[in-house]
Amino acid sequence: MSPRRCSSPSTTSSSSLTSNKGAIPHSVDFHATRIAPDKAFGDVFPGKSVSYSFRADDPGVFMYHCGTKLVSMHIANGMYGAIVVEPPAGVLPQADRNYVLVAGEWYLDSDGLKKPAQFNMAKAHARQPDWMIFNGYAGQYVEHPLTAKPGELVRFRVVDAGPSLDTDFHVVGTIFKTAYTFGDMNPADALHDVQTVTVPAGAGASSTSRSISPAFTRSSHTPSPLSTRAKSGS
Ligand SMILES: [Cu+2]
Repeated sequence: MSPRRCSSPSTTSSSSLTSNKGAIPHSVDFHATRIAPDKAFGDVFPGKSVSYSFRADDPGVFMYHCGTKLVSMHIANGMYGAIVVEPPAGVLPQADRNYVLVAGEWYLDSDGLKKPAQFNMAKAHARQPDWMIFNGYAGQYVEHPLTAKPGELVRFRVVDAGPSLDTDFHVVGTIFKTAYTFGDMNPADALHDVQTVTVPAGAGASSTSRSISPAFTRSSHTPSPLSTRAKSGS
């Protein structure tokens, strides 16, 4: 699945899962929709296809994912992404930079060095991931930090794909000027001057802050039960 899609309210967004080439069914569940799930989100069996469209009437930061049972297994295998429905022009101040981060968890049966690691159900049930990730990879932003020039307004859209653990989103060295904790981007719901924004699994949030230094360090303040190998701050 692609990492993100953007649209404006009242525009039509379409989704298609064309010719499922896998060995098991999959599906596409958009949290940004108000739609009959049995029709739109149903299982697509190998060799079959599905397509549907919906009006993106609700501004916000939403998750989409494969909703086929066992849902947690499909999500924990990376079948998810973010869809950002922008509010009408002028509702939010223009940001100098926009970043979309999708948090997730890898539950693995091996270190994956000699052969690809597979999903480990026991670890998923115990909620003990090997890795906590942003945008698919643990630690990638330690190596390649997100950047902004001092004084720029930076907007983060954060989705927590889970499947199980919340993300407590914080940017080291600054405070969010405005935060929409459930991602609806309605100014009436905004919080101001908050240090950490909690994003529940299966939800999104939007927050803005002004950059102080050229390179951001973000972190998830999710505490244990991370295993000793699990890395936060990715
Ligand atoms: Cu799937």
